[in-house]
Amino acid sequence: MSDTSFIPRVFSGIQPSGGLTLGNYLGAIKRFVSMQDEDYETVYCMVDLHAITVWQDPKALMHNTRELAAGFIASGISPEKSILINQSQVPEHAQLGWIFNCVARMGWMQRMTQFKDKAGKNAQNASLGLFGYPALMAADILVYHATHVPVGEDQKQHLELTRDIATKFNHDFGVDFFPITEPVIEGAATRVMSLRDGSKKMSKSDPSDASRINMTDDADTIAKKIRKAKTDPDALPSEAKGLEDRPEARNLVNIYATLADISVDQVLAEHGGAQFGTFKPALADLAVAKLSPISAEMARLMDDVSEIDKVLARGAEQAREITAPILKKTYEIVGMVGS
Ligand code: AQP
Repeated sequence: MSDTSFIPRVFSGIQPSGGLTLGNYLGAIKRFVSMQDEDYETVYCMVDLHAITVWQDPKALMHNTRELAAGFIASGISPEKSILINQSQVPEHAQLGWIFNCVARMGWMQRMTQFKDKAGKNAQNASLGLFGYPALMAADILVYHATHVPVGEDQKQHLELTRDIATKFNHDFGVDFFPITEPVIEGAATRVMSLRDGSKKMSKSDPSDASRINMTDDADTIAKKIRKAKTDPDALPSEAKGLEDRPEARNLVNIYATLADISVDQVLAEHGGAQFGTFKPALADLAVAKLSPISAEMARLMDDVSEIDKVLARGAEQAREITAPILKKTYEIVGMVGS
């Protein structure tokens, strides 16, 4: 449990390493939006320093960062209710990241499955940043003393590492300074799968565009991708148990449930017994109805990026009111002269 003396504060981020996907929206952003109306201070971040752990074209990175900010705002994150930032404008993230590089152990980092997945067979050629990025992620969270972090299932291991780093820092220096953060991994869409392969996560960087729904896809493209989504030949079951060994069917039902804000049982009560020839058009209609207003608003916001830049600059100022004192105190605890 996190220490009750910490202000309930939410931090989470998304990498501008490509366009936003339906996986990011359902697994993370929808939850970000609902948490800003609960009893938390909320800080949401475009983690551009994480994105460059693999090569990013500089112009594309700028575009993707602003488009991601547009996606946050268009999805309902209000700059009046939440602090919206890009990571590189708040230097305390990287500064605390260095301290945590010196707290985290090599053995801990070597166990991170995402590094193994992303570095692939050629780990020797991966950037040092890709290997160390979970320590920076811990800093992103703890530089706000964040108590809760809403994420998709794939980030669970990184949040365990964040807790390990906070615990070790507190123990090494004999303090109770960093909170032990709670992950918030909830709902039917904590792991939205590829539309082409039910065993793989839907991902921005999947080489196949047909594997994902991008938040900027138009209605025809969304409908076409859902129509072509891989499925099995059976009809939908009438109970969730019947989806157990059917990853593609389960994925489409989970997407439907989360988009419609209903349970999987409710989806199956309505569509159990239907063939995919009937269910896919219903899902496509729902996806278009929910996503089109968001993509239209994203396009409008991207017409004049100066507004987005202003929101991010103001967010950075607000963020630094929280992060600067926490970094200063960290330096004092560690023993840095002049802090
Ligand atoms: N498929 C997904 N289902 C549910 N949640 C997901 N998230 C990402 N994909 C899914 C959640 O979105 C948040 C931001 O993730 P990220 O972009 O910072 O990193 P990622 O998890 O590595 O996402 P991608 O799309 O796979 O990016 P690339 O291709 O660049 O690696 C996180 O909360 C994540 O759980």
